[in-house]
Amino acid sequence: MSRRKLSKFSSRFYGSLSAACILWLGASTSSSQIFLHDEAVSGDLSDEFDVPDVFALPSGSSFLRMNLSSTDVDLFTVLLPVGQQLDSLIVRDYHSVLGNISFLGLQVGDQLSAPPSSNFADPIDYVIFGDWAIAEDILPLMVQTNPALELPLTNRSIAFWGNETGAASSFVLEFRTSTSPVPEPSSVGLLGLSVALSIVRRRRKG
Ligand SMILES: [Ca+2]
Ligand SMILES: [Ca+2]
Repeated sequence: MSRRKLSKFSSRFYGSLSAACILWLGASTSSSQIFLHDEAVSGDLSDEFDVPDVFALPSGSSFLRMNLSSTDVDLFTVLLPVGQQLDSLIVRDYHSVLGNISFLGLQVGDQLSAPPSSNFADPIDYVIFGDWAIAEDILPLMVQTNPALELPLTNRSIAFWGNETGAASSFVLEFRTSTSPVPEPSSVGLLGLSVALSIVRRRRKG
């Protein structure tokens, strides 16, 4: 990454960190929600695949509102803190003309591996969705054909790509994270530790 792009990336990252700390008083069911970004308030998300907006996900629920049109793409990356996992991605709102569908893709990494275009050749996990997805977790649909990705996702950074396939749309995504369970020591590992300790004891006695 060039110094210019690194500077823009850092600027977007630290700006997003500040935004993530803002409590947005929403009109929906909960009294307060953490909005990573609200395009209706804070403007359009990045159109540049190599300089996506970057958001550090807090533990629990956080929200992001996207507005898309046929001339807009929205590119952003979410960062999972160490020890956290992304459990679900729920559509909390969807507004467009009847029957419209939108596109949301993801790739593991800091950014997409290529610019979004009709010639995008790299594998990408995605979902085509509309108002039928309100209150649905779309993460399983996005990764269902990728055997390399198992839910919950524990990858440190995940790049997202929003695109419109027809009329303009607006929707809210809810990211749900939780603490990853600490893996229990395997029986093989415990056996190895036991053997190592007994060797140390024998040497000390000798
Ligand atoms: Ca947008
Ligand atoms: Ca955009």
